[in-house]
Amino acid sequence: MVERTLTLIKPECVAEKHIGDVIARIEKGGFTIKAMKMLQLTKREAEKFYEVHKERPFYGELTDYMSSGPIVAMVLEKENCIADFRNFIGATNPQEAAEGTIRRDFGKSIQFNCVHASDSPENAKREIYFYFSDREIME
Ligand code: 3AN
Repeated sequence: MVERTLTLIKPECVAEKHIGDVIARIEKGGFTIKAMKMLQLTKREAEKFYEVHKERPFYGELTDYMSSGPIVAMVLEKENCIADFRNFIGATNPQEAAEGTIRRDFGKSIQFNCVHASDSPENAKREIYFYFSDREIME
């Protein structure tokens, strides 16, 4: 089934000038970019976006970080996109991510792990519409 997922290039990856590297990997990996924008979240927006992690001990740190600088948000499309993209980027902790994955090559730590990816169809839908409206997503 053709699916869509939401990915974010996180602040440290943008600051390190890896936007182009990450986009090149995504396109070469067979994912089609259907929408893209650069923005900076407010702390409140980051809290809303990550509200599923509200009870986790790293929630404050995570939302401080994610609102600390510009990010790039994209909608990606491919067959089995949600699971395939999570495999493609590698494990949450870059030190545990497989060779050749985006997180292994551009991530620094579990917090500074370069990219975000939706983890289920329900979350993908919610996350896509958190950043984009229908007219910003290409057919
Ligand atoms: P994933 O991004 O692989 O779905 P989750 O859902 O477990 O991983 O965590 C969401 C985000 O929270 C991660 N991308 C990471 O930036 C951050 N995070 C996860 N675990 C920790 C931790 N122990 N300390 C700091 N940040 C964390």
